[in-house]
Amino acid sequence: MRAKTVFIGPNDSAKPKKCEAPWRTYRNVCFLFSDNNHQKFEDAQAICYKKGGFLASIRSSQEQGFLIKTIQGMGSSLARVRWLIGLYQYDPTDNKAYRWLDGSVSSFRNWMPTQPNSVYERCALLDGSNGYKWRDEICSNRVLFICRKDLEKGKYNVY
Ligand SMILES: [Ca+2]
Repeated sequence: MRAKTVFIGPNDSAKPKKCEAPWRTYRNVCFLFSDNNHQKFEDAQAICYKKGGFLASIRSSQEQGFLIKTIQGMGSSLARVRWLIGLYQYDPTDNKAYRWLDGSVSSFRNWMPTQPNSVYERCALLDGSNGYKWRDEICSNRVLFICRKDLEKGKYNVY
């Protein structure tokens, strides 16, 4: 049998779409929280990639707000911890040289006023004990992490 090509029209895209559990849905994006699984940067990224995504980019204050709200809903044990995201200092000599692992060109940043503050700390954490603002951190620390993938395969939105 020949493979059928299915065209998705306006009617189909009007249907509500959700990410499969335990991914959380925000607009056309799926986020996954590692719950109690602490990993260092490389291993966390490998896990996200295996699941079809990347360590999470956060591309807007709306997305940041969704993540905060979701984390706050997880209960007190997880509300104040640090979560690894997909922002990486690509230049070992330049502490301002960060980019998103998933290729997003979003310039949204939510650093604490004093961060990033070290060229040796080349990973970024969303810090639940500091208003969910971001800090740079050593990549070999094992921490909780957030993955991200697009809800609809093949539709890659860079913004
Ligand atoms: Ca740094």
